[in-house]
Amino acid sequence: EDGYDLWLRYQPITDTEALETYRDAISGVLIESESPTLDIAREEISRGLNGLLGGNVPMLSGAPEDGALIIGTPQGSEMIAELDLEGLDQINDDGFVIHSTSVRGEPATVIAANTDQGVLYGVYHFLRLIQTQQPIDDLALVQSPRIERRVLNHWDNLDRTVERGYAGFSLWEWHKLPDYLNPRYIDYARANASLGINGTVLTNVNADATVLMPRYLDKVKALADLFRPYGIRVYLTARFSAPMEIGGLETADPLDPDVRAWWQSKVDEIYERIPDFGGFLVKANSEGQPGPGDYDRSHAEGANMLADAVAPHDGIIMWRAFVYSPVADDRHKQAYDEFVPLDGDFHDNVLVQVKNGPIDFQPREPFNPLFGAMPSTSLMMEFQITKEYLGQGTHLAYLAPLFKEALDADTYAQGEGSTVAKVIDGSLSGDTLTAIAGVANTGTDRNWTGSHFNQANWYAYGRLAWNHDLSAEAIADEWVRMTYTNDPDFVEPVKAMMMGSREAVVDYMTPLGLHHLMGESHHYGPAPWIADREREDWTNVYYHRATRDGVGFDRTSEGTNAVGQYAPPVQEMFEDVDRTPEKYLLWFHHVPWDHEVSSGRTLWDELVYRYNRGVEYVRDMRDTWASLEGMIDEQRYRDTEAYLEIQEKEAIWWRDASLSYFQTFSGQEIPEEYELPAHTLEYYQSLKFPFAPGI
Ligand code: BDP
Repeated sequence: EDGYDLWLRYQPITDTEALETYRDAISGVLIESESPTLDIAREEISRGLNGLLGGNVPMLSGAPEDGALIIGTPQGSEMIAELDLEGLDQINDDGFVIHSTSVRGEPATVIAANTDQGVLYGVYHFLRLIQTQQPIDDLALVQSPRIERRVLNHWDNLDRTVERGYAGFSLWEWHKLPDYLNPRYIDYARANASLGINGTVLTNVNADATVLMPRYLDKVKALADLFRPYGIRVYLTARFSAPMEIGGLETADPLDPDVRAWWQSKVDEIYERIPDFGGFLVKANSEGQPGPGDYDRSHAEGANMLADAVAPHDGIIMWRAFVYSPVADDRHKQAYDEFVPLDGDFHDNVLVQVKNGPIDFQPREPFNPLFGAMPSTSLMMEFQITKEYLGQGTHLAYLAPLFKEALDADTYAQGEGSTVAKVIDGSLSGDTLTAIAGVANTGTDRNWTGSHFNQANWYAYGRLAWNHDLSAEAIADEWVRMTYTNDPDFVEPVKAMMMGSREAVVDYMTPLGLHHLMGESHHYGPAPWIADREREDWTNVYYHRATRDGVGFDRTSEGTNAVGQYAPPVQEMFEDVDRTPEKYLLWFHHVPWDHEVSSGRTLWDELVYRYNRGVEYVRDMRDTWASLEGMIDEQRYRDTEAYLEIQEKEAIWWRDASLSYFQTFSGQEIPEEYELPAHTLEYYQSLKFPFAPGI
């Protein structure tokens, strides 16, 4: 057990009673027609059931028998067509229904959809029910995803390094493609399809135009052909200056007719190879990337030029809003200031891709004020699954609570209940083009994601992309059962440990709304002292603003007025130090060290308390894990045991370095009930990590 099988382990059910019940309920599988996608469904259901039920589950043909599992679409199966199943008219192309019913007089279970793709999703869902030991004798399930494009963003470079990747090298073996197809590509596709992920952007947002050259497009085509029957479309990142770099033009001005013609023919070239190519993801005029701003053109003019090129092929453009120019007084405000005036200017096949928070994937951020502020533009969400700022490869931090916090945040854009989720699923403004992206955490590590628990974040992202109403806890429950065991003595403590794990990271890294205190460039470890860089917003002192008087960033109307970007009820809450939720206190306010917080402690004492609480949580996780020894396989047990030990050391390091540093401003002691830092501030400041991964 090395983790390679992810949540698709299909180990035999050990509870004999449950096993008998499932065996009785499923006597065989009947799939009447064939297609590349249905063949995958057939293979997966047979692999899954044979594994779980520990034996031969026959593939049936002809008449149904008692206990048949009948799978297909009304178009492909007469038996299913006859049933006139409830719910089929309510679901979209990716949806499915699962009914316990009777077919030609025999009790049967039916997994049906309007498309083969929906059937495949239904099959994975049915397997999940058994994997998590749910009853299957009285099913009446009707499901459709709420968001149309559920995409992974790979920050993978063509040399196979992965920006912010902590799980080895890129999965894409560019040098061997298109001739050699690593079998791992199939398992990648299976994992994604099992969650409903239906798109993959193969290349880094910091893009290289080389991937658009014919030789590389042949490689991309090979992957696209492989992923297609799993319902996964391929997308690429477009480097805005590609017409100059590989096209020999002198400009990349989006209004220049030669530039437009170049993109049009490049796009045609792609679609000739990949008729269902998804489109482009673009990072423009951000962190040194080229873009329309280089020619005094707006983001809309840049995006629309590409959108027009892909439109005849039904392609889309995902244009990122992650911009922050060095001249702005507050990085928090930058994306909003640049993008809101463009609301309504983007063509219909453009989505603006917005990070969950206004800065950059911090352990905690308030929701990005762009959500709700561009009612005439399709906005999509960008989450980071890879944990650049949350302990990277090793720390156990379950991200579903972070994702949920962002999705459930109320923008009040159209009154109470205007959640971020409703902005991105289109229900708030009636958008028809909807999407969500997660920056992937996958790589060549045998367990795919660097640590076993990082798999849970890929899983959680996919499940929420399908249905953002699922709770973080329900998703953790599924994942633990599928990945480890259904034994409640394991499931319950592990779930509990996961549920508080992200909050623990917040506590030991960035409590009370602090943010962006990580080591320079690599973002590994604490470095709140970083100052004097070429850009102020690339320093850390810019974000915490600690002085003898207090700490925190005044973003109220007295400060940078970033609060003014939120709808009035939210704005009023963040404006008022007493009404601002404490988790965002120092995000929006510069607060005196002796300010009393809700616990009755002073700000300084509360910081000390929270940094310690984070460390204690990690210690508790270690204890919990130790108590579970022997309940799962040795190898995965040991891996996590060792990683938790690393996490404890690093949590202590974060706490001690941060408190030693902030103490130079607060001038106050660490109350005596707490551990004191093991080293001096100078020691922490002297640590260097030139080979930290992921840059
Ligand atoms: C930051 C990362 C950087 C990315 C950038 C982005 O540090 O590696 O290129 O975001 O999203 O989080 O473009």
